[in-house]
Amino acid sequence: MRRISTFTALAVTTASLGLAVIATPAHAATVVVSNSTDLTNAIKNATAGTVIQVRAGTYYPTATLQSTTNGTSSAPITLTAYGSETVKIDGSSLPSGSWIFKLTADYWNVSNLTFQNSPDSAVVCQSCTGTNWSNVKTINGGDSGFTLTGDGTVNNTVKNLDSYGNYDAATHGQNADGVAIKFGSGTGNLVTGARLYNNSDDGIDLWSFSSPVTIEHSWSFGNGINRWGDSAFEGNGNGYKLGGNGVTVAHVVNNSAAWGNSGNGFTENSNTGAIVINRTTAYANSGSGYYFATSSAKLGKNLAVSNGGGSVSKGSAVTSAGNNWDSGISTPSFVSTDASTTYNARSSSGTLPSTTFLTTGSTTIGATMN
Ligand SMILES: [Ca+2]
Ligand SMILES: [Ca+2]
Repeated sequence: MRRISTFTALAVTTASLGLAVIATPAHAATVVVSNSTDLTNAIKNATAGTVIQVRAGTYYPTATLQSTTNGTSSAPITLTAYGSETVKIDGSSLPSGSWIFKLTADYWNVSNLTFQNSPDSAVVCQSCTGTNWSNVKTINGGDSGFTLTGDGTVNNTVKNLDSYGNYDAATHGQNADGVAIKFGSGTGNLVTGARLYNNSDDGIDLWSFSSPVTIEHSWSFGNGINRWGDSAFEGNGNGYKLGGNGVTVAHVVNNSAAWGNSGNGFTENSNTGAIVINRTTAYANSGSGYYFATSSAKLGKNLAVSNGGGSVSKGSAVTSAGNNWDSGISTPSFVSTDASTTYNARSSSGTLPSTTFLTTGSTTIGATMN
């Protein structure tokens, strides 16, 4: 006797009862994976509501992990480590020029994963809406660590990202930023709690992104320094590069710090918009602490100390109030100028490590370093 599948039997039963409902194979809502093939397929096959949990280990995919499938705001697609396990997704086995993970999709939540050793960019989210990235690391890749790009980049949150050691060797370090939000548009994008350091180009770069981006509670340091013995090194090394390519846009940076970068701490990079910079600290950058020559930036309650190019370079359209270079504003002392604790592990909840570095106790000026 011929066996029939459960699916066929259900369909026959449904049809015989005259019901309009067509039986469909059930998808498991939660998929637990423990090897690269299963990880690749889980990402490829995920639909709204799918939860992918990745078991501990280092994964070496041989092709870019990617999806164009949307979750929804009420049923996002989740990609995360299993429990509190440590998961590294390593690009060493990818073809040259590959990214590790590419989403062209909406409503994904990605958390507690490290993307390392990418041949090119580690993570790229293209024209994404409503994605949440939490406690992700993008490290030691061949171009920018974390990228949002494209028109329709809307309401994405990047929380507690570590992005460091990225370097584009073929182009002598001129491109690899910690975070690149470039070549696109869309409102509601937030970077918070980021630690962006020792990248060959900039800490964060908003080149040619024409809608306002908000950055807060972030650290950008040690970028643009030739750590790779590159005799033709071209890294720029701005802590916060807030424009480029002719855009006029009022990006916002609150309560963040830049130190030890080879370029400027915070800069417009030709953006003529009303950039808002509040309660930030620029310390010991090689360029200016704050470089805003052509914009109509609003600089308030910022603290600049020991920057090679001076505290501030500002054009006549800049509004400056309550900063330590403004008349009548004193410069509080730092509790510590030893940055070693800034490299420590994050808290169990993923927040920046506790530090007294560049803290002052002031309630009116400079970053609070948390
Ligand atoms: Ca550059
Ligand atoms: Ca850059």
